[in-house]
Amino acid sequence: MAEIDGGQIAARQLMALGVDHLFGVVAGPMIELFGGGQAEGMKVIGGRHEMNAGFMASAWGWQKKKPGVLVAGSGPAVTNCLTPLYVATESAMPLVVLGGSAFSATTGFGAFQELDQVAAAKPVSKWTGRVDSTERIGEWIRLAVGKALEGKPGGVYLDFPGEVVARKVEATSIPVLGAPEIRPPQPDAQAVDRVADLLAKAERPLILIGKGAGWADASEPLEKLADLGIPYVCAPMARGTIPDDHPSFANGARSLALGGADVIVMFGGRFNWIYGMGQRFAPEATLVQVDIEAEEMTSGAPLDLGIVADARATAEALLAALDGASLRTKEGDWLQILQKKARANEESARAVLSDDSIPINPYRVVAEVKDALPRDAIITAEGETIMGICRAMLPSFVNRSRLNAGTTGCMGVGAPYVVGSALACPDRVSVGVLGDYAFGAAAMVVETAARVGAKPIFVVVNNEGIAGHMLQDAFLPPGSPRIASLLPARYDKIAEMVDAHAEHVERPSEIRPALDRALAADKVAVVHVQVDPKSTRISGSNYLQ
Ligand SMILES: Cc1ncc(C[n+]2csc(CCOP(=O)(O)OP(=O)(O)O)c2C)c(N)n1
Ligand SMILES: [Mg+2]
Repeated sequence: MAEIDGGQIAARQLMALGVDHLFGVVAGPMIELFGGGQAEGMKVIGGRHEMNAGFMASAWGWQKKKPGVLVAGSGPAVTNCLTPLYVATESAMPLVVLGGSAFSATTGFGAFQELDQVAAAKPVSKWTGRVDSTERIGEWIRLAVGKALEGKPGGVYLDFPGEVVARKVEATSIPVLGAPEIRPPQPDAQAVDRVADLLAKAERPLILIGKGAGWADASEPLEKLADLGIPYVCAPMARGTIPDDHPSFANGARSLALGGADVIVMFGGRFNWIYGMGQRFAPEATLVQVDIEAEEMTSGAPLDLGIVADARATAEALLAALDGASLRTKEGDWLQILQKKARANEESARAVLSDDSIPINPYRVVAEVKDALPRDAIITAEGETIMGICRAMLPSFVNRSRLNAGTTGCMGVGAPYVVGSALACPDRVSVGVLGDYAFGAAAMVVETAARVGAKPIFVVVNNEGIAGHMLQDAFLPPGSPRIASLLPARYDKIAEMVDAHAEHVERPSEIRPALDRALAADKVAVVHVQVDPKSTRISGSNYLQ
């Protein structure tokens, strides 16, 4: 009689569902789960903090269209998972957290690391559950994976009371469950015809692309809609769903596009703060939303029509419905007006992009990164000043290749996202353009990446603080000790600690050679670029507006 423990049951079930990576911090009562993962051939990534491991898992899941799985011990290990759960749920990224908890027999009597973890996880999770026996671990895991992945993806929490993981049971009595084939919801044909008619008659149509469209792999039909001459604006993490160099790309004239359009069709996105809660549009504009979630349709936006369906299926149906139609917008100059505005904005930034000043202008760093990267690079941008500059200046060309602080604007996600993406796509460049605070919030991932053989590149844009010196100088008492501005620390030295590739750059002419060496290094690289701490963005809103 062969026996297996709960850890192996979990690992077998995850592998059967296509999840072959496990992220976490080794701790009781979940040690058998890590061991089981290794025994079953999973790549198990031991992180340095549950938060880092959770963000790595989320990025891995985002790339693979599988849930990232984070395993944590009890009590504080699980409270450390709450931020990744919150970020995953709000940013609609699939994450399954498997958390160990106190042994049932002592719960309520002062058990070690006792906490009602299910209750703690509830407000930040799409779903929570608790495993009730070793025998049913597989069933619960399949349920949790489905909850994280299907519909709108999000973070889910599954609690493992201490006694269930280590217990051994007869292997043959435990079935390994498969995943059902699930067909995505198709759009209503009449609704599609109505939207096609609206788009055909619109003088100033606009498509909005949310990251749900990226998740649904809607690139191809959306690009064909854009080819018809309909301008589009991408949400920050949806960049690259259509290549940013498409002539209909209107992010460079975003305010004009949002405020001037007469028909707006949103694919896979929410009218949340990123779109001014849906209140930024012309009052007479007709607003259509395509989303997998019916609940999204009753947000604050004055929606005229909601279509509950898969973004790809709907874009395909719209294309078919528009086949041969002549678009009224082609008779006018709506697209040309937006293109002209975008070009003017670009022109006004030309000087800073080639600025030769020392200390370096952060725009110059982003311009050099843009030139150095391959088209299919997975780019993570994080910080305040630097994330805003990247959003304005750094293009993406490939679907689901752009990550940032996301819907929750959470600092500390970036460096782990770079590692998680590198693990998911080892043949592509995964690069982070990160503020010094942002990198510092999770910098120990450099050790994790080096240990597990991932090859991320971290470009740390060091302006010595949270928004450089701007917050300290403008909002805090004059002459007070530094709290928002930070020391001009040498972040490249973190690479040296694990024999990773380190670059320290202080002159504009050194940026490109340093990036090229980092790209060629074939190992973890930290490119530290010292920039002007007084430098601010030349235009545009910060990520909170
Ligand atoms: C978890 C979390 N804590 C705090 C903040 C507030 N916050 C916004 S941006 C930022 C840091 C920005 O500094 P840096 O990463 O150095 O980028 P910079 O703006 O200097 O380019 C902080 C702490 C946040 N968004 N998230
Ligand atoms: Mg900074």
